[in-house]
Amino acid sequence: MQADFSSWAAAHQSRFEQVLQALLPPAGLAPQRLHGAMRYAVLDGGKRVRPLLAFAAGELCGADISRLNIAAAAVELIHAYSLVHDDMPCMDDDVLRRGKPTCHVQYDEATALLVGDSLQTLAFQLLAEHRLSDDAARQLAMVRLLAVASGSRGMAGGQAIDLDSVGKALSLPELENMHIHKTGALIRAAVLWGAQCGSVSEVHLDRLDHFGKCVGLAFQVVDDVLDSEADTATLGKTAGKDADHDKPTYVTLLGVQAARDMAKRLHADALDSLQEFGAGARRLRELADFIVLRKF
Ligand code: GRG
Repeated sequence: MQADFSSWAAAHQSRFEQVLQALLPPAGLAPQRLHGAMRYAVLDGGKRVRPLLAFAAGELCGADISRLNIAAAAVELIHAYSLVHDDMPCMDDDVLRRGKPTCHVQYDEATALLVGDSLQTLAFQLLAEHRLSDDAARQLAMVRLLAVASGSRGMAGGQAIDLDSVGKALSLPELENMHIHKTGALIRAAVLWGAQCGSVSEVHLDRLDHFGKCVGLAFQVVDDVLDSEADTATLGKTAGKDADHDKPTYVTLLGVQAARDMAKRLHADALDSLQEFGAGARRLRELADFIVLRKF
């Protein structure tokens, strides 16, 4: 009998923690302060949604777990770097992340900057050191996908639009464009990466791409709702920041109920794109449920 979703997720999360422990430079290795701060930013925290999506897509496509570990680690390192930089005074200026002081508060700003830089380059180092696909051209395409998803045409570009939109009234398509890049691109890449570590047809990859796009956007819509409704202790990060910073969100644009309805529509669309996969896509369906129904 298959494990229920929470046992499946908990098993992956705890195994993945060991993987990250081993892949990050040891805290005792010079420069110790930087390596300690990198470990502080990555280990022991976070929902690990992106790695779980990669594991679930990989299981669907018969991928080897050792390859998935590397793919999931690379995505999580990029995500952790983005959180460290996003929390800095020059960006969102936050003091709490994953229930503990942000990296620049615990260490200092210069160290936090270097932590982000080093986590990003470590992600790409892993891709140069480990084989994720038997097909060299596919491996190169996967490296390119991560670079695009995290760079100026993806997450960093979305962050630039976000910083520029403070105090402005964005239209729904403009807001969607910002979040498809800022939050959606990396989530989408996590799904595609998991699948590409295994064996997948172009048609199925296209369906999974659509799934990743829907859950990526749904993740952000739910994030906006939680920011407006949940408390700081539950979120492990400062609640109500969007309103305080006068940021356009799905909640300010549509109201809470319409934002929730939008998340439901994206959820249904995501599930629809998995129809032809049958029982093998169970974990992806459960992750879509988790992303939309989560409380933190
Ligand atoms: C600094 C280049 C650069 C980019 C930052 C992702 C991002 C762009 C900023 C994070 C700020 C933020 C709160 C975005 C909203 C959605 C989001 C990515 C939330 C955090 O992700 P979770 O909830 O975090 O998966 P955990 O801690 O669970 O990993």
